Amino acid sequence: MAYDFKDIISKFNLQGELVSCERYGEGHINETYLAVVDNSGEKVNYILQKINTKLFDKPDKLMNNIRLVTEFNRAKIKARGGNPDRESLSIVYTKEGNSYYQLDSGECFRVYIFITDAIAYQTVEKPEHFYQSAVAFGNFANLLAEFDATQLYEVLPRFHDTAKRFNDFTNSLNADKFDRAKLCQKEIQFVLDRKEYCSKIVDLLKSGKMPTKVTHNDTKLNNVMLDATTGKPVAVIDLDTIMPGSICYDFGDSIRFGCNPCAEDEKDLSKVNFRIDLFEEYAKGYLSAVGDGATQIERDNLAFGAILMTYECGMRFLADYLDGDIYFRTHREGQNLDRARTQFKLIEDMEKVLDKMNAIVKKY
Ligand code: ADP
Ligand code: GN1
Ligand code: MG
Repeated sequence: MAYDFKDIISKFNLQGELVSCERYGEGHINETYLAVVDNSGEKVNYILQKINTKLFDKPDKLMNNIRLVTEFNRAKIKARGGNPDRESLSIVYTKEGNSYYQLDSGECFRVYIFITDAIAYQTVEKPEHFYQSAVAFGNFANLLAEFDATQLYEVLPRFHDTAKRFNDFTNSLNADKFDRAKLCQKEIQFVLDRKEYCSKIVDLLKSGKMPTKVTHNDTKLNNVMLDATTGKPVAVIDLDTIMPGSICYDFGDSIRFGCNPCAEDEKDLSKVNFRIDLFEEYAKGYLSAVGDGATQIERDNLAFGAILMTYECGMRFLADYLDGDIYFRTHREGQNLDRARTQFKLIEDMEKVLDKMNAIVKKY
């Protein structure tokens, strides 16, 4: 689908004319573009995103969450003398003051200030980067602890309810719409064999034994921007899934993505290994930043959270493969199955060293 980007950009409250607009980044959910605007000879970058309204069917509520969180963060950053345009995700509003623009055909677009001189890494290139991403997410958790959670709309209810995800998975398996189950029997069995993982954290949250907190819920490395020169944290981005959850989810999702030395869809599984040295870097960074913000029961479950988030994500990739690749963006045949396989390989590795992972958490 081709859009009239010039017209779309002209609806937003920014100076200058659009000169180019190209697909950008590697997110699986929204359609992201780098929009370059010429402002009296000066080229200024913006992020333009087509919101995935198939998933986020109440874009007004979604954008209201992002407005609340980013305005809260921007005020905090300003108060401590920082640069809010760089250290927070920042919405560019439309000329009418809205947080997104809707075409007559229904598609919704939003614009963010481009965070300059910063990188969202796809894999950990230096352990120091992973450490810094942990500091970024730990600080973000601390900031959000002071945020009034009752203002937030639960955009994707039961997002990390693994028991519900398991149920969704079995529905996809039973439907087997594309007759693909026969191509992934081993992977299906892998999921079924680990059903007992599903309810552990959900039950702790339900019983109140583990505190429910405002969490990011999608803490992969490419959702944090690190300074291109110093590698220090700049900003946490991709705020679509800010909702009540557990810090074990946020910690675990970072480990899932970052402790794998290769891409999430690597075909050669001999290259996919759980890097416990990187786990230690992350645990050190996260626990130093989150400080008193983690209770004992949370600390006791951080390492398990890594297995759980990897299991959940692998199960979602596999379900999407069975469903015909309708949720996660794919660029080639079998990509969701490859993604599921890397997750299951990581789980096998983590299951062998869970005691060591727990000991590392204790150490920090
Ligand atoms: P998705 O929800 O599809 O994952 P993201 O919001 O994470 O979309 O954006 C995709 C990618 O675009 C990010 O990984 C990052 O590389 C880049 N990106 C997003 N927002 C910004 C921003 N404000 N400044 C610079 N780069 C950004
Ligand atoms: C999606 O939007 P993105 O690419 O940052 C997904 C996450 C998955 C991740 C797997 C809203 O994240 O839940 O863990 O892909 N986001 C949503 O890479 O479903
Ligand atoms: Mg993203």
